[in-house]
Amino acid sequence: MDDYATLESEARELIGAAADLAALEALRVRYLGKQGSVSTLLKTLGSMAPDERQAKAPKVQALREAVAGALAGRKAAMEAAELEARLAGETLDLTLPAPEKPRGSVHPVSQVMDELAEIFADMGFAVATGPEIEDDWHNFTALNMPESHPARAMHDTFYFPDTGTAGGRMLLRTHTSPVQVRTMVSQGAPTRIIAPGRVYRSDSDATHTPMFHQVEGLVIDRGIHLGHLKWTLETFLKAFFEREDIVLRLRPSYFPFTEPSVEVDVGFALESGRRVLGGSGDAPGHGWMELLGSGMVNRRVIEMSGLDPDEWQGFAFGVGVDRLAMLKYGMDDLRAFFDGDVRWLRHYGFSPFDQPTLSAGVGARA
Ligand code: 2NL
Repeated sequence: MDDYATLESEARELIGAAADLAALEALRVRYLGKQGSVSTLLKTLGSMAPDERQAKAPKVQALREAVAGALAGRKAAMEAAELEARLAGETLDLTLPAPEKPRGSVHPVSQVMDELAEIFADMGFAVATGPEIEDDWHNFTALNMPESHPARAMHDTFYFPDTGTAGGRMLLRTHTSPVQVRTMVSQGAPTRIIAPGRVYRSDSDATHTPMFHQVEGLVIDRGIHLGHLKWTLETFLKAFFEREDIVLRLRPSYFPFTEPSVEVDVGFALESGRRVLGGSGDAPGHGWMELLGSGMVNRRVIEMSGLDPDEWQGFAFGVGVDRLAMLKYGMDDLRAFFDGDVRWLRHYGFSPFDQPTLSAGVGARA
């Protein structure tokens, strides 16, 4: 065995016995590094006589390739073994919940609108939407508020300057009632819808913003009466406030689009200065809070929407979404709703996974 063969077998033995990648790297430096023994042999070839160099160069080259090959083979084997060990040791538990990522939050108004849609869907109501820029006919006339009707003064309306469309002047809708008019006109009866959305009135102070949110509900069918209205509102309010002891008080009122019209109050208790809904408002330490307006749809409204009021009756209601959110989740300043302050949103915002149902309340997780 010549020196080259001895060096090669020694290298192969050490490489085969290397315990880890670090040991293998030390061997690579020892043989093939700048000062390595094989590299030194290669360098000495340069100072040899041509005959000797011709005889030895192939052997040194073969030695270098043999050592490099052994190192690469051992390295590949080690890496494969390491991967095998990791695969054997690691398991993926697909039943674990995904880690929560910070992705912003759902605005309380959106959350409450989702809750309303969910609760009313359980009672067979569809969600209807329509334009925020309306014409005079759908916003007022069809709701029994003709031109110069004094009730129009109840709404501080934003009008557009241009005039002359088929439905009269254009305006920002002052309520979502026009959506319900459009649904009656286009889909006829029977119908069961809620119409949530933005509405606009020229009004601005601590409790009024020029844009706010409303949800109106409408049921048109044969033989509908006040009992249906009361049951529906009671069932909705119990589900929304997640309390069985919500008590309603119905008072006569006036809206041009309903007859009779009914103002609905809910009983509350004063608990350490805070109003908490629940219980009769007549009990000691309790009171009544005005919450929403409603009534039996005026037969003139049914008629103007193209239906026969002798065949079809209905009830309708309207309530402020922002106010419902404040009552349920305890915010006290309406203006903060529309400032877009992320600190407020972080405090009052909701997770996209908070899904309410009629039977289980908002705490139920899907
Ligand atoms: C309130 C009162 C109300 C309605 C809205 C309505 C809609 C049609 C026909 C009849 Cl299409 N009525 N909506 C009825 C009564 C009251 O809202 O104070 N809302 C905040």
